Amino acid sequence: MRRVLLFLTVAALALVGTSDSAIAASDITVRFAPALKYTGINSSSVKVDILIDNYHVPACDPTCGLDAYDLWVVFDPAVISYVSFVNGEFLGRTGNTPVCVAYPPSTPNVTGPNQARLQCTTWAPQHYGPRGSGTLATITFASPATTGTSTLTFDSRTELVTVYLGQYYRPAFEEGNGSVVVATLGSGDSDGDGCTDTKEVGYNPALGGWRNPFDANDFYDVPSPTLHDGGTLSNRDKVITSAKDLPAVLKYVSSYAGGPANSLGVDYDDLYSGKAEGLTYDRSNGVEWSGAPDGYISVIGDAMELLPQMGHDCR
Ligand SMILES: [Ca+2]
Ligand SMILES: [Ca+2]
Ligand SMILES: [Ca+2]
Ligand SMILES: [Ca+2]
Repeated sequence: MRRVLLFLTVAALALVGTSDSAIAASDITVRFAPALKYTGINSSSVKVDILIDNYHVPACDPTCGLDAYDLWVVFDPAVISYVSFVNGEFLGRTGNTPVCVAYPPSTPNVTGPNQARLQCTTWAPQHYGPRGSGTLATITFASPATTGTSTLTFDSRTELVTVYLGQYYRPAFEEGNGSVVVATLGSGDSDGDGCTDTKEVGYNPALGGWRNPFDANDFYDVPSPTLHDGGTLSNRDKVITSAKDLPAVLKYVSSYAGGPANSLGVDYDDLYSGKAEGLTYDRSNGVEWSGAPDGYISVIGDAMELLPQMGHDCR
C-alpha cells in the first residue's frame, strides 16, 4: 500500500509540474497512527494518535502555521466504542493556548452514532501557529466483547485552518485512513497462518507481532519442500527463513494464474486440495506485511515481501 501511495504521489507531482499551490495541496497529510491497531476484547484504552505531516500554507509561507483544526473521525460502533478525545502537542507548540471541544458520538445536532468530533482553536493567539509535523490529537476507544475490524476515516468536514492578516486558509490535505482490529486473545490461530492470535496482536514483529489475526497472508511462511515437489501444507514450520521460505517462493517466480509452467516447470494452476497451488506462495504488498494473492508471483511483488519478514518466528 505504501508503495502504491508513493507511486501515486510521484505521478501526481509529475502531472502538476512545480506549481507551489498544487504541491502543497497534496503534501500535507492527516493520518491515524498506527495505521493498524490490534487489541484484545474488553479493553478500555485502545489509543490511536492522529498525526499531521508537513503543515504549511503557501500563501503565507514561511510565517503562518496552524491556528485551529476540526477533526471528524468515523468508526464502526459495532466493533469499538468511543471513550475520549484529547488535543495533542502540535497546536500549542508555538506557545498559544488551545481551547477544545470534544463531541462524542450521538451528540444531538452534531455527530452521528459512528462519529466523534474534536474542534480545537487557539484563543487570542500571541504567536504564529506551528508548521511541520506532529501529533494533532489522541483518540481512545474501548473494545467490547466482540471481535471484528473497524476502519477509521475522516469525515469530509475535517479541516485545518490558518488565519493570516484577516484571511482564512483551509489547505487541502491527504487523508491516511486506519483500522482497529479487535481479536480474541487466546491460543487459537483464527486465520491459520501459523501465528496464534495472541502473538499476532503483540508488539514484536520478530515474534509474529504487529499483524492481523484475521489476515492469513501477513505471515509469509510457506511449505518447503514445496507443493510442486510433493510437499504438503504441514511443511510450513512457523518461522520464515532464507533456507526454506525464500527458495520456495523463488521457485514459483514467473508463474501466474492461468499461465503456463515457468522455466522450472512450476505451474501456478496445478491443484492442491482443489486449489491452485500458486495461491499458497502468491502475495502482494499488504498494509504492514505481505498481502493477499494477486495472481502473479514475481521477485518484486512477492519475494521482496518476504525479505522484511526474514527470521520472524511464531514457534
Ligand atoms: Ca494467525
Ligand atoms: Ca495473520
Ligand atoms: Ca517457513
Ligand atoms: Ca503476487
